[in-house]
Amino acid sequence: MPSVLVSVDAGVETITLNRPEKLNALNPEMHAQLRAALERATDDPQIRALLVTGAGRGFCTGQDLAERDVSAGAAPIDLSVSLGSHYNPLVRRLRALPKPIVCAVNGVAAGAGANLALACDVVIAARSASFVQAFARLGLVPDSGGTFFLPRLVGTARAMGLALFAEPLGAERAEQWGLIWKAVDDERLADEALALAQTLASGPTKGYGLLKKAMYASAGNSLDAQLDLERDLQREAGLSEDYREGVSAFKEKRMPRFKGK
Ligand code: LHQ
Repeated sequence: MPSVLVSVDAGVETITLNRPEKLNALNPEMHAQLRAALERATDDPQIRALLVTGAGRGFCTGQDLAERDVSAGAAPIDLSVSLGSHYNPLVRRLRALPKPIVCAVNGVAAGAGANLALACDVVIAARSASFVQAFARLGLVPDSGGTFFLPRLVGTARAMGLALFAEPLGAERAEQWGLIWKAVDDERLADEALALAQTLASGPTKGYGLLKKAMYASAGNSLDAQLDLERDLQREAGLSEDYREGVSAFKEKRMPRFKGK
């Protein structure tokens, strides 16, 4: 069985982390398969939205802790190699992908697995799911964007509490805190997440890509720089076929039929 399942249907590429017996802990093979799935999504014009989820009772518990020999006397481990070659490129790829990504958190999301979810554009979670910044339990720093996403999403006070105490944050509270888009009943998760992805897949894909660029640039920009960026991106969006279709549909009082161009 591949450790990442990929399927494409009606414009949605569904990526399922598939090591359920290890709560979908990440290893190099999964990283390679994830990378291939994201490259395909970037290149294939038929794919207009992504859905990332986990098989079994967990979403993803971050790095596979069984992979490294940490016993006394074992060679020192340089974790920056793994971050540089796998985790950082993964987060960068998710953020830069010019198509919307829905993440359906079906169970526990821990360590780099929690931050993988936060790197997606819309996060919906089962009520029974939880988010654990498990790093401090291992003597580590939150990685995979954790120290970037957390303070921006929930503020520094809550980010510090989550990182220092490394306790699970339930999906409902995660929603209340603004960490995620919403929590839904467990049995509704798959359908609701797919419906969100399908809605996005029939939307103005080009505009969504530009919207992502603008939204994620704002964290590092002044208002002046952001206004300039919006001007430039709006120019591009205004040249799209979907802009014409959106305005025509409004004038004709009908639903738009976006082609993603
Ligand atoms: C696992 C894992 C796992 C291996 C469950 N690895 N087997 C670090 C280094 C380098 C670069 C990148 O970034 C990082 C950051 C990281 O991501 S470090 C990892 C951070 N994650 C964790 O610390 C979470 C570890 N897991 C847990 O604390 C528990 O599994 C939780 C609380 C998530 C769930 O507990 P339970 O529901 O009681 O399940 P379980 O512990 O029994 O897990 C089921 C199986 O999955 C079990 O295997 P086994 O063979 O005993 O049935 C676990 O060993 C395995 N598993 N997470 N990260």
